[in-house]
Amino acid sequence: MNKVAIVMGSTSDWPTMQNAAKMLREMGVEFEAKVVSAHRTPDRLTEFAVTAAEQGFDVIIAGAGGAAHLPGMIAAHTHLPVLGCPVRSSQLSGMDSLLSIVQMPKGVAVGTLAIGDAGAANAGLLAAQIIALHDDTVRQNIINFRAAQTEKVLASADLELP
Ligand code: RP5
Repeated sequence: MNKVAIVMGSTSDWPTMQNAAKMLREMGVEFEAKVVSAHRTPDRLTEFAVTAAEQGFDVIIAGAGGAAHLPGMIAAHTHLPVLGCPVRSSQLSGMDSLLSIVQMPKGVAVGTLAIGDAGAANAGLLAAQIIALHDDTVRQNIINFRAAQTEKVLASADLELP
């Protein structure tokens, strides 16, 4: 069974990161969610990231806000693909989170998504798309999801606006 890890810096990130969980559930991808803080629990971060592949994870989604070093530090410890989700912060609306995650040095990659709910949902979708390369059921779920989404937009595209 394929497994995605959703990790976040704090329980306060869950309202955002639950969007990734919801998308993975919809695509039929097994996942685990956990709180791992780069700054508050650095040893837990290292232990998780170093053992993630042997634990059976295929993809890691990491969300954090503010000085959002979690995705980059996880990527530093594993060869697994890491998708970074900038969580909206109270002080700088997530621009701090985005810039902390996106500006990785050459040689250690984090795939950075958009700030907030849409980015987290798309992290779930992208993780499912990676899993779908080797999983026919997930691939079909993604194709069906995309087709239904297109149908829904087309059905509302010709509304007579006042
Ligand atoms: C980061 O600090 C977390 O990812 C969270 O977005 C932010 C605030 O954390 P809390 O103070 O709400 O626990 O590490």
